[in-house]
Amino acid sequence: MIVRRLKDILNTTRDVKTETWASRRLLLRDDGMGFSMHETTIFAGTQTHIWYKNHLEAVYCVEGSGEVELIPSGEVFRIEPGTIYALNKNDRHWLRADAGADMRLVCTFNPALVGTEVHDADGVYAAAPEVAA
Ligand code: 9YT
Repeated sequence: MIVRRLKDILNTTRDVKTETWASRRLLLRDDGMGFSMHETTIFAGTQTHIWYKNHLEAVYCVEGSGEVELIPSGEVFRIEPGTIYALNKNDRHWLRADAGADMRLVCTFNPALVGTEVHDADGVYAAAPEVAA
């Protein structure tokens, strides 16, 4: 069994930060679960362009609020505690946190992230290299 605590991974290689978010990667590919699970903080008043062409992501909001705007349709979905959204069509989108408070999210990725991923210029996470047989 794996038991891991958020406080034990802060400021380690499992704690990845950008200008608009911090991702604490609690479970990664090497943990062998077939998915990764992260606690992500989206900084208040920011927006991030995201397009997970190589992954499916589900996101559950536990704190704060914001919105997802799909590209190119412009359809907007409010995100607040108790809301889950699933990018089941590799949906390209803007993710925005309302001003005033950070948004705290629990995120899962399939396939699992290896741990070093950050968005490229198109908002994409690179596909993980194959594991040697
Ligand atoms: C919701 C979202 O995708 N935010 C960007 C960070 C990502 N969740 C991650 O790497 O944990």
